[in-house]
Amino acid sequence: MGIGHRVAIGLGSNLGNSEATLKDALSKLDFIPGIRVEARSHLYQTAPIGPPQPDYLNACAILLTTLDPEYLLQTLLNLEKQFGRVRRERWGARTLDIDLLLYENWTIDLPHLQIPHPRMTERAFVLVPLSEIASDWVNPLTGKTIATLAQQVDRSGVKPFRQFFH
Ligand code: GSY
Repeated sequence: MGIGHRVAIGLGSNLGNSEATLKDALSKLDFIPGIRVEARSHLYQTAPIGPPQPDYLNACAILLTTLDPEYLLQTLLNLEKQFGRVRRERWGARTLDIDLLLYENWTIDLPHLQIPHPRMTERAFVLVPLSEIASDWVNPLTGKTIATLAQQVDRSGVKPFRQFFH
């Protein structure tokens, strides 16, 4: 694969063996033609946003990809399905959720695809892991770096899961 576009994704799981699911999802992503996992954050145990449900494990990754945003989105949704994700409740528990957060400094506003992810700037479970691997990346909607956004968010519900995640 030649040099691709730089993309940030967030991964979350709160059903089944979430640690195995997130690690497995990242290695499967790296095997998909046109996608390379450039960096991955540590894992964090995070209090759920939404209806009462178990804590999540969350992580973020930087990808290099030759896939355009639409095709990448479909590929990520297919990977979620491979892990048995059933969309029951909108904000409910799930085996694997993958969010497309940033695609270079592009902004996309389609009904099914918004980049940057519209809720990423208020979610500590995204900003804390993402700031480990993409602190200087500027969110084109706010003009602020991920490091700045991560400093401004309430991170009380976000705890390191294990010292090392590799
Ligand atoms: O959009 C991601 C799914 N999700 C999460 C999550 O990944 N982590 C936490 N802590 N709460 C969440 N609520 C939803 S929905």
